[in-house]
Amino acid sequence: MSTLKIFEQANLSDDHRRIAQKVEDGQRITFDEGVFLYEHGDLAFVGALANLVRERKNGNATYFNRNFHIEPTNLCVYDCKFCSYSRLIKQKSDTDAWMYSMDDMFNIVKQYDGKPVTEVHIVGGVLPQYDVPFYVELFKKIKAHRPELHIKALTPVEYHYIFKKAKISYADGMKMMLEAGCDSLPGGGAEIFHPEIREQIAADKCTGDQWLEIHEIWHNLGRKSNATMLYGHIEKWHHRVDHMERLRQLQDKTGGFQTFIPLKFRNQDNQMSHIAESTAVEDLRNYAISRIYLDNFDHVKAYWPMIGRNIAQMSMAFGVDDIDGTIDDTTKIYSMAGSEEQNPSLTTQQLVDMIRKVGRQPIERDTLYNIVQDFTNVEFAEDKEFRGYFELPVLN
Ligand code: V47
Ligand code: SF4
Repeated sequence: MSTLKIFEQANLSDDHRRIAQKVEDGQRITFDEGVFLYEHGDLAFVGALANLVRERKNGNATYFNRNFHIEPTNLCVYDCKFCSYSRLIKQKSDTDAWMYSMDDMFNIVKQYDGKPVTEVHIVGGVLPQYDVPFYVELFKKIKAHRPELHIKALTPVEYHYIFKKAKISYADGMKMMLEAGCDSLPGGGAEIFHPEIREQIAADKCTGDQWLEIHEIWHNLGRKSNATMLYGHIEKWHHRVDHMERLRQLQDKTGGFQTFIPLKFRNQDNQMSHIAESTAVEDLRNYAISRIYLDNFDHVKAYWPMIGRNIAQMSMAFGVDDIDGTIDDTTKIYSMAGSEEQNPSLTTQQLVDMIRKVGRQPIERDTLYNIVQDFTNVEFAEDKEFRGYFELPVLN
């Protein structure tokens, strides 16, 4: 039965029916319809529509990659209210604080020699020591050592800061990064673009417009990037839709975004700890509405270290077609913010297992979504059983 046929039998308003018809017909929904979905779209309704879009774009595939993270430092000149991970420079002696040297970072890369990782994800705090010459040298060193390793590095928050310090334009700076070996940009630093919210939670760092400008320049250099949205704190529904609307408009212009990654606000040990975290139902609704709204994005990702494995599994029925990578215990951003995943690391077999158990096809991708290996029928030598995940009932 088609999604619309199911809705015909339900007691839906005319507004719900109009939106369902649009999605079924592959038409774009408006800003007001996006807000309407947040206000009046229950989980079953938005989920069914999001799944339609997801399967139209990506069939039954769920993508993952084999990657590791380098977080150069958690010292930061900024003081974002939601950040549990950063330490201000005055807390440099704090036992939780770290600062990697060029050699430290290069040694992390070398630890993966001979291992089948395809991507290194580099993002951390913002410090004057980590400047344009530092990152140029780091990217060149990594590329000289392992040319095929995809470098996904730094956000407009870092780029804005280091280019300003070096007195170079965004355009010149991004060209230097490309020439040094940066392959793509991760989606971080986006938070909520709308100044009403951004000024309260991330006052001093790059603005929403500057974030978008740097991505646009990068896309115009022929390169790809991701986009995130930090949700579930003080923003209202219309701020979320505004955030996605700005992304949708830029994507219409450049086509350079690959993946949208909603990031659930986690409230441990930060200046917004008094704010309750969003519920699992809200998290799934948010994945679904973003899948419906961002009709020109190919992929929506559930970042499992942050959302947890169980919700990541459920999200695959609510618009998500990507669950990020193995990560290998190389990120602290979420464990310090209260995520269930204290040492985020999954083997390839565990990731494949998570995806299979909810009836999707596990596909290993590289950063640019080229297929590395289709794991649909791959048998693992050792059959390890992982408990605690959701499994589909076996239907005879
Ligand atoms: O920009 C910080 C977020 C982001 C908290 O592109 C928090 O593939 C929730 O962008 N609660 C950095 N979120 C991480 C990021 C990312 C992660 C995975 C994959 C990709 C990708 C990008 O983490 C920051 C900020 O929005 N963040 N603190 C917190 N307490
Ligand atoms: Fe610094 Fe990023 Fe944390 Fe903001 S979110 S304080 S820019 S590390």
